[in-house]
Parts: sequence; structure tokens; C-alpha cells
Amino acid sequence: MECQLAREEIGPSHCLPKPNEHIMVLRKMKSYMVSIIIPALNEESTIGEVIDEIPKKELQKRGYGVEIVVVDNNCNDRTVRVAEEKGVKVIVEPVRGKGRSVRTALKSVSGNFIFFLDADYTYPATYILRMLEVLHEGQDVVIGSRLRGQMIEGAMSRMNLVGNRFLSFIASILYGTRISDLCTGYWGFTRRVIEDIELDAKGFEFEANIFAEVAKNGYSIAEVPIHYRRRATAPKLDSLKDGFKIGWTLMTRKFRRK
Ligand SMILES: Nc1nc2c(ncn2[C@@H]2O[C@H](COP(=O)(O)OP(=O)(O)O)[C@@H](O)[C@H]2O)c(=O)[nH]1
Ligand SMILES: [Mg+2]
Repeated sequence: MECQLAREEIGPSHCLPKPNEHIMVLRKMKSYMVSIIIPALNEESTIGEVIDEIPKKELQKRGYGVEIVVVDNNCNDRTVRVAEEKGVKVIVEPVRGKGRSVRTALKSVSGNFIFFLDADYTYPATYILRMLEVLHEGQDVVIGSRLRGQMIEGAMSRMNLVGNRFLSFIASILYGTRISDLCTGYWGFTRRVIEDIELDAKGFEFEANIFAEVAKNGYSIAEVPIHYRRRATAPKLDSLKDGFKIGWTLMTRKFRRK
């Protein structure tokens, strides 16, 4: 599938892959469920667009049940109201932290395939279709890789770009499993993986926690190149502090006994 990058921004319907033969067969098996988790901390201006962009109808057409869950971490804006108006499930996690929030949601979702992506409308949700195909083709885990795809100018700061490349390199060397974008917020899994790995990260070191566990347990990780949009509001991630925590998580997980 060729996916052209629009000059300024990426439209939501640009990247819909065509159903392949494999998926046509799966259409007949109506029992698969896809769960999509969206951790959100005060994202009232974008949460609605993220939900709208999820290719729910196309997934249903292909025979999947779809469950969308927004995790509210005591947002003090209209995030929850917007999500409820869109008719999706909202789960409350009272204690702050992206990792903690996604972990809380993981306990309550019922999908055979489980995804999570950010609430800030930076990751086009349409890639879920292609990522799902990759899981069906036999991969255990799939990431949306911004570094193998195309980023809108200014979507990732220079510091985050260098830090992410460095951390991805360290992760690949330490665990002997290649990853091009360790810090991506766009992940998909089969249920088996989620039930098997041990996740306990609280904040933005969550992705490093996932990668370490997945790699240590010998699961395969595939990458789908994605487009990455600019964030319209201020990020919650602190590049230095969180970058250090991510590095620390990679090191400590490597040598921790099971
Ligand atoms: N529920 C919850 N979500 C969070 C928290 N911190 C960040 N997020 C969400 O996690 C996603 C990534 O945050 P962001 O600041 O964009 O980080 P970056 O994309 O890694 O630079 C966004 O959807 C945030 O709303 C938190 O403490 N709780
Ligand atoms: Mg973001």
C-alpha cells in the first residue's frame, strides 16, 4: 500500500489498507474482538478526533468486534465528557501515570487483539488495520514506527529524536531484538502476550517495560512504518527526566530475574 504524505497534514482516510485475501477469510469468522486503549490526560481538544479516526466501521466490516476504552486519570478538562459523547467506554484510574493507566485498562478489556495509542491525535488511528493484519500473519507484537515512517516537520523535537534513536539503539543491543522506535506510543498485541508478560511501569517508561518483557520472553515484534503528526498542545513527557527513566528501565529489566 502506498501512502502519500499530504503537504501539511495527514488526512484520516489516507492510509486504509485494502482487505487482502487473508482478511477476507477472517471475515467469515465473526468472533474476533479488537480492544483499543487510549490513555488521556487532559486531551479535550483532540480526544474526539482520535476516537473518530479509529476505523471502527471498516473493522466491523472485516468481521471484528470493536471495544474502545479511554483511560481518564482524573482529567480536569472536558476529556471524559467528549469521550462519553462519542459513546466509548471510560475507565478511571485515580493515580497519575500513563503506564499505570494503560495497565488498569488492560485488566478490563476483552479483545483477542489489543492496541493502545495516544490521545493527542499524533498517531493516525487508521494504521490499526495494517497492524492487525500483521498480528494475524503470526507476529506477537506490532509497533507503529515513526522513525521508519514519515514525520511532519516539527512533530518530534530534535532532543526527543536523538534520545529516541539512542534509547532504541541501546534497547536493540541489550536485548538482541531490533526496535527502531522504542518510545512510540502505538502498540498492538495478541492477548496471549498481554497475559504472559509482567508489566509494572507507572509512567512513560511503560514502553521500555513492554519491550524488555516481550524481548526477554522471546516474542516477535514487527514494525509498521507510520506517519506522525505534530502535537497541537503541550506534551506531558519530560524529555530528560523520562528519558533517564526509560534508560534505567532498560538496564534494570535486562538483569532482573523472572
Ligand atoms: N491516563 C494518562 N494518560 C497520560 C498521562 N500522561 C500522559 N498521558 C497520555 O499519554 C499520551 C502521551 O503523552 P505525551 O505527552 O503526548 O507524550 P509523548 O507523545 O511521548 O511525547 C497522551 O495521550 C497523554 O494524554 C497520565 O498520567 N495518565
Ligand atoms: Mg504524544
